[in-house]
Amino acid sequence: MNKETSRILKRIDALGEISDDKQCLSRFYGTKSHKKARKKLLKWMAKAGMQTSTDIVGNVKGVLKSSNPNAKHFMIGSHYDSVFNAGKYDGPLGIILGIEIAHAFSKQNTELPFHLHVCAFADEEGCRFNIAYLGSSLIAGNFNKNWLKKEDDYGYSLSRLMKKNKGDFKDINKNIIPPESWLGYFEPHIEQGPVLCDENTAVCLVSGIAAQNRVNITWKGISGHAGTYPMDLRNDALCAASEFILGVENLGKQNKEKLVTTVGKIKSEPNVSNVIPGLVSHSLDLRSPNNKFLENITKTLYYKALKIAEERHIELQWEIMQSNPSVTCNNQLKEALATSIKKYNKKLIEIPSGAGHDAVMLSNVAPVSMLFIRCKEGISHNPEEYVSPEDIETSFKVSFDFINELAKK
Ligand code: HGY
Ligand code: MN
Ligand code: MN
Ligand code: MN
Repeated sequence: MNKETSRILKRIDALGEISDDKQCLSRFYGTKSHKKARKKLLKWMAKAGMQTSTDIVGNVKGVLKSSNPNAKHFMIGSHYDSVFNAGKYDGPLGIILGIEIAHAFSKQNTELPFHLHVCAFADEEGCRFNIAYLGSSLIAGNFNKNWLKKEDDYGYSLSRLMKKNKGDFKDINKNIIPPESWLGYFEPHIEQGPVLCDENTAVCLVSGIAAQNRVNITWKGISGHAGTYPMDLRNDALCAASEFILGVENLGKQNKEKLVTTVGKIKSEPNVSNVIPGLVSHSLDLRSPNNKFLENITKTLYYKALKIAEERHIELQWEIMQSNPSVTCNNQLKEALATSIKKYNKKLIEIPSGAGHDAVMLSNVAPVSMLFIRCKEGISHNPEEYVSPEDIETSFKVSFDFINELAKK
């Protein structure tokens, strides 16, 4: 194993230890462990010879500047927040690979024809506020100021958390790298699916990323005594939500070749066994490679929810939190990456991503490319998530070669 790979593995483990939960890896946005991870990343980027900074959202940024001030910008990135009960590679692997690549360039004192950035995005999963790509949206100049007043499950507002960071809300989307100054964005990321295992190959190209809609839904019924209230007079918010959620699943199954539908988070109040639920809120996650189809499905489900609410005399709240169209990876970058893959990996395949990534947000300002890295049995968002040292070594060699070839152009 080369020294870069052993350092990458050590750092993956070190970051994997930084958690808010003693039983499992959980590092939501703005928590103690999130700040601790930020400090560690800043230190590693500085050690790699990069100029470091953080911004008002909490992104951690390092840059190896080119001597030409008008040089274009190229960024390698991924996220350092996690889901609950997470694996330790989802996000950190891409960041730590980027830091290792920068380290290699600064050690060999290479004069780069572009500014090489590495960015650790503060929140990609969106587990705390149900807003994905919070960190990368700032880099892309897409930070929605309405998000500032959003509260988490404990009444903490996003702005209250961000106030602790340097920077101000006024020009929040102003000082970004403008689209014309970008050479590109590159995100190495675990596949989080079984294809690379089935194909028995370590890495592959990513063709694009599915479109995604995230909706917050609330059903307002009437709480009542479970023992006394007649069945036909009830406005049971949980039964309304349940009828809707089964419909969501059915629609997904009927269109399974081009749609996935998920309700992952639900809250029922007052959540005690002898009271009819009066208030239920839940998430809705819809994805499809086809933008128009996704738009129609979202409308179909909205009308379905309205109908259920009407029939059950329940008040419905339907809030689209985010709508991200599908992304196509840039052909030139893909061709360059394919050349590097062929040097270190027998097979060359290309697959779409059903999972969202910060590349979705960066695609608003830059040509994007992604490298998928095999993870054991495609398991992810799970402590069993695992990448072999051999595949880490291959992903480092391919990624370094890719950037090196771009630098020679
Ligand atoms: O939801 C996703 O696709 C990603 O893991 N944030
Ligand atoms: Mn990820
Ligand atoms: Mn993830
Ligand atoms: Mn993701």
